[in-house]
This record gives sequence, structure tokens and C-alpha cells, in this order.
Amino acid sequence: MKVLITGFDPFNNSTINPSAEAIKLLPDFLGNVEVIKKIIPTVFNKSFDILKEHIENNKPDIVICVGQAGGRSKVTIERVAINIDDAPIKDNDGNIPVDKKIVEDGETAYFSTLPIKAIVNKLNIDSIPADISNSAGTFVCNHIMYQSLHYAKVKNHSFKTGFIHIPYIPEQTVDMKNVASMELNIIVDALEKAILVCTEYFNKDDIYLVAGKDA
Ligand code: PCA
Repeated sequence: MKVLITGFDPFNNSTINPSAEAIKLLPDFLGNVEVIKKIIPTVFNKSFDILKEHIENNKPDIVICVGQAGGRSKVTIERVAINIDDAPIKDNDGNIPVDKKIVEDGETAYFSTLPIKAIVNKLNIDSIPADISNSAGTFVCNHIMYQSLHYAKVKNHSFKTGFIHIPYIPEQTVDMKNVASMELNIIVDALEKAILVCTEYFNKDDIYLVAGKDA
């Protein structure tokens, strides 16, 4: 099996994006699973133009996009991507779309096609803080997740795809007060485990796990 996994370059005047740092540390193979690693720009549309090229060139079975969710304390597996760009800050090309549909006539939302509950379960069993997230925001991470799911759907591609948000790493939070972070080696470990769960569940339904939220 082939897994394409992406991280984003640093954005919003930061010099680090832990998603890029983590991707770089992943091995090229996990057992017999080939892991193709790419860094994509934190830019609306351009990020997906590049992801699309990688998908077409590599024909992966699974596409996992990873990004930073500064302030979150856990690895969060995104459930849903919505058809809206509503940028709170400029992307790396200076774009700041407001209330703009990602795909004019696209679905309102797509659910991840990754086994999100099985991933959360595996990480928690292995003592890595993880949870389902029900919003990937309205910036570039939600955008790439929506575009990837939409592309798989309209092109009738069989690849499974979804998004994982990761916390800051400690060096990003030294000057911040009470902001969560996670060691890079734990994030890398979490991503390796997530990749393996995705391959294991490729032809299986996700597990039953209570992980919903009441608000
Ligand atoms: N996080 C941003 C975009 C790039 C990244 O790593 C987001 O959550 O939208």
C-alpha cells in the first residue's frame, strides 16, 4: 500500500510548522507500506494544485494531510470539511478570502474517509492524547481536506483521505503562557500509528467508539 502524507510550511510569521517537521522524520517504509512525504504551501488553492499533482504522480491508496492547530493539546482527527474559505489571517501568498465557497457547486461538507475512531482509539491505547475534532476551521487546513475529499469523489478515485491536526511543539511555546504543546517525537509516533491504522482499516468499517461531544 502507498500512503501520501503532507505537512504545511510555516505560516503567520512563524518559522516552524510542526506538521512539516514531523513529516520529515517519518520513514520511507512502515513494514511494507510505502510512505510518500510532501510539504505543501499554506496557500489557498495552490496547496491543492500541488497535492493534486502528487496524487496523480504517485497514485496513493491513502492521502493524509497534517497541519498545526496551535493551542490544541491533543492530536485531533478531523471528522468533517466544510465548503467555505473564511480566513482569519493571510495565507502565505497574502490571500484572505472571506465567506468564499471552495467549490462553487460542491457539497456543503464531506466526512473524512479515514477510520477516525480507530485512529483515536489506537493512539489513546498507546497513551498518546488524541480525540476527534468536529471542525478543521475555515483556513487552509479545512480547505485542503475539503478539496482532497471532493477530488476523490468527483474523479471517482478510490483513495481514502482526511486530515489530522497536531499541537504546537515545545520550542514554539517558550514565550507563551499556558499554551499546550506536544514533543515532536510523540507527534511522529502518532502519525506512524495513524498511517498503520488507515492501512489496516482500508477495507473495513471504522470501529464503534463513543467519542462525540455535547457542544
Ligand atoms: N495549519 C493551518 C494551515 C496550515 C497549518 O499547518 C490551519 O489549521 O488551517
